[in-house]
Amino acid sequence: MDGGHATVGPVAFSLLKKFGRSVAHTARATFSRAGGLFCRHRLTLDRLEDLEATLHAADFGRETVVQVLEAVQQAHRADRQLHSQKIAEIARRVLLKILANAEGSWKIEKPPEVVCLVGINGAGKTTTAAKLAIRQLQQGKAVLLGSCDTFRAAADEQISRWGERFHLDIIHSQRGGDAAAAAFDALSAAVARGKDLLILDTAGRLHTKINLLDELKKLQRVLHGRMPGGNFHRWLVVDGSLGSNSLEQAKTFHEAIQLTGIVLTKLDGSSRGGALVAIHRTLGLPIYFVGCGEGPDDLCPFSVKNYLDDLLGPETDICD
Ligand SMILES: Nc1nc2c(ncn2[C@@H]2O[C@H](COP(=O)(O)OP(=O)(O)OP(=O)(O)O)[C@@H](O)[C@H]2O)c(=O)[nH]1
Ligand SMILES: [Mg+2]
Repeated sequence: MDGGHATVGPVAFSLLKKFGRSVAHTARATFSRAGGLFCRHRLTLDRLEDLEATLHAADFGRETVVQVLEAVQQAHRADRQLHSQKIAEIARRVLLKILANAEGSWKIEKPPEVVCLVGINGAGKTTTAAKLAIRQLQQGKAVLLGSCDTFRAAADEQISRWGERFHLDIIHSQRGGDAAAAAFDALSAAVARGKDLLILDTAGRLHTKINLLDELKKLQRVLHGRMPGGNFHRWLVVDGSLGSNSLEQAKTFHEAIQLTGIVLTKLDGSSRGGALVAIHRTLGLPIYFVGCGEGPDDLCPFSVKNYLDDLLGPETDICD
């Protein structure tokens, strides 16, 4: 079993701690801009504007910002001395409702299952493919990596480097070749080798380029044709530092290939992270993992509790 927060054990624990640190960083980057809004201070009307600006800066999306502000204003009418801690609690309640079904829970049921990673250039697809493969191998699964980025010269080399370091089984592709044909070959190999999981790394593509999205559609058709009735997952890898633009990407990719999940990367950087709320709210897609570094262990199952604890929780150190 993988995904969600059900995994236990020391490895999972350290991953969760790491996840916590990443989001705390996000929180610091965003909430500190409003001068420690959720700390010490009592709410005044100008601070309410600060709160609004902070929530916008965190890329939660307009509807969510309005919802949090309305809830805070309502509480403020009842208690003119509304404490920052209380504001955090209110924000938590609103976000918790929005994210109620956001935790992706994934268990391989029909091997070989296929996880196809898609997204714009540089989002973190190849790194996520390798990290996910390593993670699944550690959990005893037979994993094959399919390199379907036939576009970028260094793509195959990049995945080969991961393969050499971590003994990953890889099906390589030809530069300039047909990505759908590469996916077909990889799936055939996964079936022949009795794999539990095939992870497909695809070329980065702008969500505004129709022909590139058509290529992805073709790739999906070919996979379904090769293994009718199989379990195919289509996860969008989203760069957590890109903010509200991520929602537009997610919408277009979803329209093209009906995404089944999200992986949010680079939460360890100065990322804003809140776009995850906007994407989930708009498309209802589960979030399976967050990338919190460039190392092999830096892929953490998404946990709503951790996310909110680190963003708003009482133990947070964002006011220092
Ligand atoms: N800090 C950090 N860096 C990451 C993370 N995920 C990926 N990166 C880095 O982001 C850069 C791009 O990652 P790739 O995995 O090559 O991205 P990609 O989506 O495959 O890129 P293209 O194939 O060019 O579209 C690399 O330098 C990665 O090491 C993450 O979670 N945290
Ligand atoms: Mg790549």
